Amino acid sequence: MKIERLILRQVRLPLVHFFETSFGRTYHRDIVLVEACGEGLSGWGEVTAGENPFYNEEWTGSVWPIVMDYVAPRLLGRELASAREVAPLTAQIRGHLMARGGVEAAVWDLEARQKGLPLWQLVNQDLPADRVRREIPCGVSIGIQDSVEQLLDKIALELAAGYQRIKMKIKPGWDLDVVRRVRDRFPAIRLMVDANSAYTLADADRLRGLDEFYLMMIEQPLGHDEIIDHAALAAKLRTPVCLDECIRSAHQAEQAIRLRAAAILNIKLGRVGGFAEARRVHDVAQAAGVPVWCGGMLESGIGRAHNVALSTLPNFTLPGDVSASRRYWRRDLIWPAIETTPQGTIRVSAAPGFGYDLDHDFLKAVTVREEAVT
Ligand code: OSB
Ligand code: MG
Repeated sequence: MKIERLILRQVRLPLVHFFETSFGRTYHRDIVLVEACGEGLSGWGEVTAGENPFYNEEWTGSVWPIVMDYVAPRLLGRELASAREVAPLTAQIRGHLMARGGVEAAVWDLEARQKGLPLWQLVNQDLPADRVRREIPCGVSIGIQDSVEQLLDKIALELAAGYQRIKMKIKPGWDLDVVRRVRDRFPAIRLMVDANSAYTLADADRLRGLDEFYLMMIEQPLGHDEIIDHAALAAKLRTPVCLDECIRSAHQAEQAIRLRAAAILNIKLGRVGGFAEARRVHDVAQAAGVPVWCGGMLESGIGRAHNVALSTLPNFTLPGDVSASRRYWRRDLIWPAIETTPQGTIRVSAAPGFGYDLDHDFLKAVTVREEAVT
């Protein structure tokens, strides 16, 4: 497999509803898409960096130069035995895992298309077919709202749509009182919270207050690189701790598990640099008996479809933040849009690659920047 050409496109897509986390509110997404071309076929990837360097250090503006100046020259024209070779070829680049992961995912998609396989089959190719999930359990991530009433209404709507668990964002000032009202209204649902690093170990007593709400887990309460503090916090809580931002590699996953900093892991393709490392994180967790689920970064249909493929691996036993296109987009970049069943699941597509068609007209209409390199 040879990558003959890489095309970067930046698209601007308005969100159906703003999304607010402890680090800020977003009304639209500025997403960089990667098209990897070789032997007459194209593979597609999505870079999951946000509009600002607030979730991690990457943002839409850092992605373009990293891919053009550092990733592309290391890949173009090279003969690759498989997409697994992409990550080692870009390993000299420190950080920028989302930029590198977006390109890596495009090459996985290209490899799947060249082999005529759905991407989820390529991702699982070394595993017994009867262990491969063809229908993934789905949850939703609900941002901070303008009022608790609005949050309760949104939760009711998502439950009616069938979603299997609700994740709500918290931050200081939008935490215990809000979770209490959600629990009062929905005593039996599978509920979890995500703080996106909004607390410190000094808040341990406050966070212990969440224990009475029998949450499935608390996601990333402390600093983005604070595995040791998470271990100290986890020892004080009954609520299981799940790590998101802290885990950028299988090695860090192994360390976090060894220190008991996390009982559950969120795996995001971009955050760990692509499918190969995501698989290693999955395997490390599975070997330790730690369940994983697939996180989301408000992806367009392309990244969303990649998340569906990843979620078919056997240790993705918990509902992820992989939900229907319509929750985010009036019109998606892919056709058909990704939909959930009334049971709150997504069925994998049997089509080659990531499994959906691109809506090329719409893609053209929302593209604000485009550049090809050979
Ligand atoms: O922490 O999981 C997160 C969105 C942007 C940045 C970080 C996170 C999120 C989400 C949204 O929770 C998940 C989704 O795509 O539905
Ligand atoms: Mg998170």
